[in-house]
Amino acid sequence: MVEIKAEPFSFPLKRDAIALVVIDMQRDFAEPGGFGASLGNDVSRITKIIPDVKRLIEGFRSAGLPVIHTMECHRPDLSDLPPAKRNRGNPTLKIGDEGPMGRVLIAGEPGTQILAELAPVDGEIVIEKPGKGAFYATPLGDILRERGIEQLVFSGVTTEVCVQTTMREANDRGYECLLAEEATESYFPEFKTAAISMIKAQGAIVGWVGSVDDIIEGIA
Ligand code: TIU
Repeated sequence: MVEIKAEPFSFPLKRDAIALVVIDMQRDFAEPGGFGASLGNDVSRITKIIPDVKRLIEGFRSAGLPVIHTMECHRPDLSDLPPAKRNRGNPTLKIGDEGPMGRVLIAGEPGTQILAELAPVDGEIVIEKPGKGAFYATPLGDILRERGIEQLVFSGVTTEVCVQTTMREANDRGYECLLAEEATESYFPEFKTAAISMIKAQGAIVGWVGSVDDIIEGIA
């Protein structure tokens, strides 16, 4: 069996049952004028990881393994947007408002699209998700079950919000989870560090953490 070098110990790869999940690499989180920026964040932290996420996606594509993309977005009538989400904080643009890239985090709008460099190719799965976790109110669980997936590699943004939430959901559903360290980022460096520490603590209580290079080498 191939083991991928990881923390807190090697990840026991099941090569025929692993998929990559790329969380929310959307213009709204990475470009000025989008939702991330409206919350007061420095979005340049997100664009810096694009080359590492791209390398990881290409590694999965060359290995012939599934790549799943998620997009955080809501229906135009906001029927899947609870007030607890729309009204939190004090952003200059709320979800559903008209902004420079169309309506913020609404399905089909320009700002909601995945960054061009990381765009899905034909045959890849795209999950539109209204929550932070990619399993909540989506077909993701059924899709993974149909394909016999048992292990998930995670990348994308933000580490402590949608990535960590989805990893925890996946862990509770029985998936072995491996986070690609350079292919995830937070608007807050200290939150990325803390999220990684809590994920791998207590003998990988939520999952493993590994480098993009070691993951690509392992699946190749
Ligand atoms: N995708 C995701 O993480 N959504 C967020 O709103 N993240 C923030 O850090 N705000």
